[in-house]
Amino acid sequence: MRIVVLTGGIGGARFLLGVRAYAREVDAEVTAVVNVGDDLYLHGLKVCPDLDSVMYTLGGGADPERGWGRADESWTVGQELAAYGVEPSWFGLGDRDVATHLVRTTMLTAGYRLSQVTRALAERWQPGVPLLPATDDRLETHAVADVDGERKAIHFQEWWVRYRAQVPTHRFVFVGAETAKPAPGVVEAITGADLVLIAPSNPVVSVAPILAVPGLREAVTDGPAPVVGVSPIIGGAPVRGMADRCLAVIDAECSAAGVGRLYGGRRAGGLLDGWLVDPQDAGTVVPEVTVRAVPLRMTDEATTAAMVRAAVELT
Ligand code: GDP
Ligand code: FO1
Ligand code: CA
Repeated sequence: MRIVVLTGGIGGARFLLGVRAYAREVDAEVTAVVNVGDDLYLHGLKVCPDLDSVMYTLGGGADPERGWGRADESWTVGQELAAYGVEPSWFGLGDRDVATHLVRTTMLTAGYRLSQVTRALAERWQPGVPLLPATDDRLETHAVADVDGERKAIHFQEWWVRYRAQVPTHRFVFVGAETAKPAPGVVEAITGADLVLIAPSNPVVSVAPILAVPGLREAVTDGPAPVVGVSPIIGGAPVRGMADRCLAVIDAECSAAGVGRLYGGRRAGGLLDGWLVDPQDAGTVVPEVTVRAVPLRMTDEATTAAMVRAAVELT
């Protein structure tokens, strides 16, 4: 069985631990298609938060509490940058993490594509799952928000990390999406899959930017594989993070049903054949979608692998 997972950072990374465990049990092949909308250049370095969250988590090098960045991290480079007074100072760059960005930036500058660079970085981390950026092209999520009395588009990281999503926000724009091309292997993985899973990632700023790459949504909806999504919302609230604020921006309800409706039933022009919700949300109805309740808190790999088994059995 070939499984493709559409994923963002922390929630998707934890989910992939369970997918990888399940795949080892049944001898399945897994490919992760990862969001790049969060990526940014900072102090001349290319930072890819979602790719790195997935790579470090699957490679055993992630900080378990923060969820992003490296375990056993120190912050000297960031402190030295702050001492020079250079901005932005609101984005934490760990010393160990900086090495990843240096390698990535050097390779990109030398002309390698992001997908090639990601493969090279993964040689160290051995995530056990090929990590494919959704696109090699520059695609950045921006938020159109009112900041200091002025309406402007700011980078997603500035909206999320600097303003903690606490500024009046009108919409998100996936800058560069129209002309972006799927990274090599992404369409082939999706159309060759036996199952497409949508990780319990942020639907608005992790999954939507992946599907905004021309051709990717069609590959999923017109492909042969059933599509099963996992709700990131339990009991009307995100398990962590600020997905509630992101959903509010696009006028979607922050509930398992609301996110299910946002993705929509495949038979009704949307994405999903199946939708997993937590038992707390049992009774959730999404038109034209098979909904099943299973425990969705990813407390350990075995529980997460059980979620994946439930997704497989739903199809
Ligand atoms: P990010 O890119 O780092 O923000 O991470 P993702 O977009 O991949 O995932 C963020 C989402 O993961 C949040 O909306 C959380 O609600 C969700 N999440 C985190 N932990 C869990 C969990 O244990 N169970 C479920 N169902 N969702 C979770
Ligand atoms: N998140 C924060 O809340 N504060 C930070 O200073 C921060 C730094 C950071 C550095 C590298 C990296 O890969 C991720 C980092 N994140 C930080 C996480 C982050 O960018 C967001 O959680 C995600 O992009 C949201 O999906
Ligand atoms: Ca993200």
